[in-house]
Amino acid sequence: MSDVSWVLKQFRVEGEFLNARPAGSGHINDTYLAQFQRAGLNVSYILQRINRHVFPDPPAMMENIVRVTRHIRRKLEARGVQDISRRALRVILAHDGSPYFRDPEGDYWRFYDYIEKAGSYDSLGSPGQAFEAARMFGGFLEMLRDFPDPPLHETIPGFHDGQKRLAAFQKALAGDPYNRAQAARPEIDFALAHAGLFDLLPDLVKEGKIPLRATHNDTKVNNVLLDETTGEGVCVIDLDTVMPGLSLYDFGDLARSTLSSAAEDEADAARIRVDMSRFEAILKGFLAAAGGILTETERSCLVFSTKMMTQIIGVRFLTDYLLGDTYFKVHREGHNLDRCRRQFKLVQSIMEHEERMEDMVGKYICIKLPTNYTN
Ligand code: ADP
Ligand code: GN1
Ligand code: MG
Repeated sequence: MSDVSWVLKQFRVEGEFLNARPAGSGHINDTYLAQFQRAGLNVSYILQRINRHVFPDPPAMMENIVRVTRHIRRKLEARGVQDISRRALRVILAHDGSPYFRDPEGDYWRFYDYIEKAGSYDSLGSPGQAFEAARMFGGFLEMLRDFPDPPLHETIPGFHDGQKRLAAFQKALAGDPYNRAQAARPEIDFALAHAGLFDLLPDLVKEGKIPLRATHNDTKVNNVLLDETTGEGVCVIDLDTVMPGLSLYDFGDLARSTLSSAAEDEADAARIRVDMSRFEAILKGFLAAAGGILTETERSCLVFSTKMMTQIIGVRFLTDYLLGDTYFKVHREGHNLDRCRRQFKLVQSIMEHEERMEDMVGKYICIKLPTNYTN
């Protein structure tokens, strides 16, 4: 891998380089926090090496990100939002004007302003934080409602296509190259038994009942920054998968990652269960920002999408476990299997709470919620 301090010199940044260290807990890219000194002040940036095994076309992905961040910036300006430099990611260009740098080994790197005094959380401490995270992702969706043509590039084809994910799982299972299927029998059975969850949304799209939108597609809770002091939502990050998708992918993944107080790979399975006060907070936050743009069918599938997205991500963890952990970063043996178990445990808990969750949706979609946005 190219030397990080050398890579940093390839971008249009002024000041003297001080240091760089790994940052964040994302499963995909390599992220570094880099510090420079400029006019006697320390200024921070985020440098990322894009995972080229996951993203086949980084230039297309960066084109999406530049378009989306500019669109959001313009919306915020039009709405008179203060503090825009913290509320919209800013891509720093390389010397040749590209929004990325390709090193001699073929790796792609990108550079962002660092958003100060805000943090991301792998799991949330309170329903109040869940509300803020949901308000931010709902706001992101709402701001992209009129995203102009041409459509965004599909950075990972079939990313949330459950049938495709299931086929990949079945292929991994048939090959079982690491002899791991034996250790994952109950999870394999669960994946097969709930395969039907992947039929509904594609059918509704085909019938024209659910629109394709510009969506985030990776609304895991650690992809939003919350203010360190006030807890207020500051900025949605990790825009690698912004592309045409469904609002329900965004709601479902967000709910999956916030419904339980436990982390995605929590050791104690007993802690994985739906917390209704969190579901209420997620619903309120999401609908406050995006409720006005959702169609009736979209609103009627919010609970379903939570179950379906939890299932699909469980299947992806299981597939990666069977294939020897080549996609998601792992930090211990069996990590992907643990992650899969936790997702399937959550699917079970969602099924047990489904009726109450639906009742809660019914309660909120009848109420006209206030929105923070006027434009
Ligand atoms: P991955 O695709 O690997 O998940 P992310 O883009 O989500 O990578 O970045 C990983 C982590 O780095 C985030 O969870 C966040 O903590 C931090 N991070 C990324 N971009 C910024 C930024 N512009 N300002 C502050 N922190 C950031
Ligand atoms: C990955 O990049 P990160 O860590 O935010 C993954 C998501 C999964 C998530 C599970 C591009 O998200 O789809 O839901 O891990 N991103 C990609 O934690 O595959
Ligand atoms: Mg991330």
